[in-house]
Amino acid sequence: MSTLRIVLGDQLTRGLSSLLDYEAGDTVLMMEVAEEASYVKHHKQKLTLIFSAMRHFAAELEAGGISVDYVRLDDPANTGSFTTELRRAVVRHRPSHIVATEPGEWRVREMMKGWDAEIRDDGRFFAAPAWFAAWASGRKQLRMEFFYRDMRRASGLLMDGDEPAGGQWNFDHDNRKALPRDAAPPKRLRFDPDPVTREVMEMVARRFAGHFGDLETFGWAVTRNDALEALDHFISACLPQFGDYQDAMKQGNGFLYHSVISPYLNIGLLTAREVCARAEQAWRQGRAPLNAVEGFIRQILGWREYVRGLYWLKMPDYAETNALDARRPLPGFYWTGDTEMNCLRQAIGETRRHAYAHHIQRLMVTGNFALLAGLDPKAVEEWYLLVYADAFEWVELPNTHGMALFADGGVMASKPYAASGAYIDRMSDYCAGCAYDPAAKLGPKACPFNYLYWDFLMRNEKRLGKNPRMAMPYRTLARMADDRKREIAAAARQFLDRLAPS
Ligand code: FAD
Ligand code: DLZ
Ligand code: SF4
Repeated sequence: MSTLRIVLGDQLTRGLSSLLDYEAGDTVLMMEVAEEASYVKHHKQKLTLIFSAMRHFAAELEAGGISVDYVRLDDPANTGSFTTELRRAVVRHRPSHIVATEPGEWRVREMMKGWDAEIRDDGRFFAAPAWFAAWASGRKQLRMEFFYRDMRRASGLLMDGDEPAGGQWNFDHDNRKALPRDAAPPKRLRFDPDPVTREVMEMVARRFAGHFGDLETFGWAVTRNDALEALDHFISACLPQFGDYQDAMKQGNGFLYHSVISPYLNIGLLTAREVCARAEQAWRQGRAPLNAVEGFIRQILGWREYVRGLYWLKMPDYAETNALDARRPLPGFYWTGDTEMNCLRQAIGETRRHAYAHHIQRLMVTGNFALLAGLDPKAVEEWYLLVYADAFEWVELPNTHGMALFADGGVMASKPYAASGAYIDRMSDYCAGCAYDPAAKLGPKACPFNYLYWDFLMRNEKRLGKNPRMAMPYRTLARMADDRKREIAAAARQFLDRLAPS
């Protein structure tokens, strides 16, 4: 009697449900497979992170006396997919039982239906999909804020008895400040590639040369110990300012006071519970203010759990909607950053260099442009899924399809996150270095976000005009002279027609 225990590349956690009852004689199966590496052309740093972290995790398991059968990508016998590799492993080990933990993506769950395996819940999340489904049942609207309050109550995080710590659930009115000119955000920890990572980098450079992104700048943690060091650094050096400057953007510093731990959470090097507990402890010990700690915990206990719940509740139909009938192909500059629009150039350039951009760059720069320009959701989603080191469909899809593109028609967000150049100018220093002027509404110097914004409202008036949260901009539009509207529409058409598709 022996059990074959499967661990996927985003399941690198010692407490994983498929590992819990490991006994001598069992084998852990880990597989590097071509299908996962190329179903989209993942950023080279994302591939390196996953393969190197998998190899380190396997070595840690073995050092702890656990037997691991590790299939490398460059093994000539590797057949290239989870299902065919599992078949080969069954021949090697003749297990009496196969155990896996539920995967993070619909695509892989469908694949697992063909396996003769016990599929266990993924206990690394606060809310199981069934818990979320029960929460969602009977509700007309699935608003994150109400879900988050129930998660606070259920988890006990930032609670004083039955009351939220500090007497409020949400301290956002204290947050979202513009960054002062003299602010000096701390330098990020960078982890020099060790021999294991260097070997993976060589393999990735060789086999995936055509994939997006720079590889030389790789500095991600690939072990739990290093990920814990990155977390420590965030808690002590950045968390106190996290809330205040959460929405700020600065040229030359994409990290600001963000934690930059999403890849570690998503592949399992850190757990959501320990990260939230560490943040709460920092507040209780007087090392970080409540507005920062509440804001940070809300991102993980609230948003992260909420998008996962929504994903499993709504898939597979969720991915197929296109509520704003957006059809334009992705412009080529999403791959190169080669555009006169400085905010986009910076956000895409950092994405190439670091496989990272923070939330407001993703939502209000690249996402806002995609929304206003009416880019095809499928093309935009593929872009987000492959360019970020933290991108897995369960978290990428609701954020892109729902939050950024409003392609779900309002399941996730009560209104589209559409903004003109004034927002980007207020929250960043990008406009000072731009060929365009954020104050100009029309003419050759006009910031394209300005006319694209009004053109978006005009194009979508039938779909959005009755949304009470859009009442103010639509009132302004109603007061606009018809000539002005025609000029805006013409400027938008001219700009959009010039975009070269990828
Ligand atoms: P911080 O700002 O320090 O936040 C702390 C943690 O909160 C993050 O590490 C993350 O785990 C969690 N978090 C914050 N916001 C969100 C959110 N909206 N949804 C889920 N978790 C959140 N996040 C991913 O992990 N993977 C993705 O593929 C992804 N795609 C996105 C696509 C778009 C269009 C948008 C608008 C957002 C996306 N996000 C995604 C959410 C968010 O942008 C990233 O989690 C965040 O930028 C990661 O950086 P950080 O670790 O420094 O986060
Ligand atoms: C993203 C990814 C990549 C690139 N490669 C592998 C791999 O070779 N082996 C593996 O086990 N997992 C990999 N992953 C992560 C899987 O795609 C991940 O488990 C699913 O995206 C989530 O269901
Ligand atoms: Fe972006 Fe417009 Fe500012 Fe240029 S002027 S950086 S395009 S918001």
